[in-house]
Parts: sequence; C-alpha cells; structure tokens
Amino acid sequence: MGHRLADWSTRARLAAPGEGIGLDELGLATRNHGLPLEALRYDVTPPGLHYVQSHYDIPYVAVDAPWKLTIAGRVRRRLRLDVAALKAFAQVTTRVTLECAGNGRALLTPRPVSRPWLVEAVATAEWTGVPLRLLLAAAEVEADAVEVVCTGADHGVERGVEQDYQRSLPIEVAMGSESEVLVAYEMNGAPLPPQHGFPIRLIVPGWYGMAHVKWLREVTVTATPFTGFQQAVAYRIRQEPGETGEPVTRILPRALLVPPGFPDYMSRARVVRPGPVPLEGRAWSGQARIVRVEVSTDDGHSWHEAELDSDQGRRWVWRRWHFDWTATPGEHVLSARATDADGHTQPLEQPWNRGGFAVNLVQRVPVLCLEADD
Ligand SMILES: Nc1nc2c(c(=O)[nH]1)N[C@H]1C(S)=C(S)[C@@H](COP(=O)(O)O)O[C@H]1N2
Ligand SMILES: [Mo]
Repeated sequence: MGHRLADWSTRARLAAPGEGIGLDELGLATRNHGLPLEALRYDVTPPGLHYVQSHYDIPYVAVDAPWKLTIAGRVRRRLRLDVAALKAFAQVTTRVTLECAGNGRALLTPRPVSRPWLVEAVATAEWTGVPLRLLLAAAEVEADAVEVVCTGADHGVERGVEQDYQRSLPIEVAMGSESEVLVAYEMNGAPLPPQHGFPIRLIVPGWYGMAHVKWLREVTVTATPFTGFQQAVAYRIRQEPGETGEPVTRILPRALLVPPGFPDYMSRARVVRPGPVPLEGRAWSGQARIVRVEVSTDDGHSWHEAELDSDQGRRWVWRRWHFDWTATPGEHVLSARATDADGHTQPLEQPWNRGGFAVNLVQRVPVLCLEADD
C-alpha cells in the first residue's frame, strides 16, 4: 500500500494546445461508459444505461463468495458482517442521482488528460441497504473519531502510487448529518451488478461519485484525517500542481436536455422539423433543492422559465423539467440552466481546474431545423 512505482508518470497531464483525445483516454472511455442522453427520460435509469466509472479492474466476486465487511479502527466492538448480517439491520431504499466529479472535463481548455467525459457521467438508481450510522452505532464509535476511511476491494497504481481504492468521509457525514449514507446491497431491486460494486458499496447522497466506494470491504474509523491518494492527491480543486487545493465534495447544480429530434450519426448534432418541439430534461444539485430551470433557444442571449415537475419530496434525485419550443428553419443552440435553493447556479464560462472536477458549465445543444417539407 502506498508504494511509489518510479517508472510511472507521477503527474496528472494537461493536453497540449490542439492535442486530440489519445488512445489511453479512448481506452478509459470504452471501459467507463456514459449515460446515453436520451435515457434522461427515465426517472430511474434502466440497468446497463447507468454510467460506470472505475479506476482499476472490476474485482471478480462469485455470487456465492463469502464477503465480509469489516468495521474497525476507533470502535469498541470490531464487526465482521456478511451480506446476510447486513440484511438483518433496518433496510432503507433511496433514489439517488450519481454524478462523476470528472463530468464535463473534456470540455475544458487545456484538457486534463483522464477519462474524457463530455456531460454524460450521470444517472439515477434506487439503492437499498443499511444506513451506515446503524453499523457505526453497533460498533460503538470512540469519542475521538473524526473520519471513516472506506476501502474497496479493487487495487491498482495511479500516478506511481500503488493503492487500494480508498476514500474517507467526515464522521458526521457518515453518521447521516447531510443525508442517509447507505451500505447498499441492491440497485433497482436486484443485487448490485459487478461494475456497480457487487456485493456491496457505499452511497453518499448529494456527493460526487468518488465518495460512493464500490466493492466495499472495510470501514475504518480514524482519529486523524485520511491522507490517502484519492483524498489528498486526487479529487482536489487546484490551479497549480503543488497546491493543497480544495477537496471535491457535493454535486454542483446542473441541467441537461433530452436531445430533441433525431441525431446525425457522427456529430450527434440534432435535427428537428419546424413547429412545436417539446423540450425536456433533468436538473439536479447535491447542495440544495432545484428551484428553477431556465431554457435558452438562442445560444444564451435570452432565457425563459421551464416548468418543473414535482420532486415528490425526493431530495437527492434529478428533477424533470419541460419547455415548449416552436422551431423555425435554421440553426439554433439550445441550453438549460439550473438554480438551487441556495442560489447556486451554472456558469456560462467555466472556471478551470487542473483535475477537471466539478465542471457544471451550461450545456450547449446545436440543433438544425429543416425547412418545412413539401
Ligand atoms: N472501489 C471503487 N469505488 C469507486 C470507484 C473506484 O474506482 N473503485 N470509482 C468511483 C467513482 S470516481 C465514481 S464516479 C463512482 C461511479 O459509480 P458507478 O460506476 O456505479 O456509476 O464510483 C466510485 N466508487
Ligand atoms: Mo468519478
């Protein structure tokens, strides 16, 4: 753990001006697929359409393999729980919109070289499991606890550092001060698929994806802040490589459009016919409720209120919005902009950071409206 492998590059790289996406980035993009944007129509993303992001290999875990979650560290009672033991605790199901912290990275200039997401690293699932606070209560956390370090079963090397995938949460977040953190064993009513963390994973509603540790095997309660790679090196907002930077935590507001009309195969540019074109999409924020979505059909020159569907009291889920547009022949650029109850909204010009994290630039969707036929 934590060995430095001298032969690998130890720095995140920025693409040179005009440098295209490389085969390394293509390899990451095929392993880690996005949500096809037309699937924004579903309240709950159907299995297989949910985006995937894994740093290393998907661990092979046989369906009947013995799997134990260890709760250890600053606790009075160390616990070793298999999935049956987890199911004996109170069971909670929560619908959660998950977004990768790197979503939007490929749109930055210069481009941070990593998984090159455009806007599609987002999806919604229904997660069932046991609240982490119940496990921590059963383990009797010591008074000096400050964080929980969550360790996955996947192992790899990143910028020269060999490691298990590990992330920590402040103890109060783990205890549910912001949202009910789950140790989940079901996704959409079925056991977790291998790529989503079989047999168990963490779900931290409102937080960017990196906190939702998959293939969870240990929760270690610590009396000092965790300084592992994924906490102190990666997932920090930095301008310069040497900076301490700000940690990436909760999801910033974002709205996306269901792509209207039909696509051009290569460019994905949208084609519509003149007349009424119903626009719809989703908006979410991990900071506060979505209270407003505005739509522009003239590349951000003017904005109009979209109508929001009820959020049905669900706090951690994307909210559907819709807007009636009348398309006229020619080229248009469509956008939607979300605002949450804390007044956070989306920028029209994206502030840049080295890792390409927490990008929430307003989406631009070029549309070609055909001439009326015959
Ligand atoms: N063990 C482990 N957990 C992990 C990761 C990982 O590489 N290993 N990737 C994280 C990241 S960066 C994201 S965005 C989410 C993606 O979850 P999903 O693949 O279920 O959509 O998982 C998180 N949990
Ligand atoms: Mo991510």
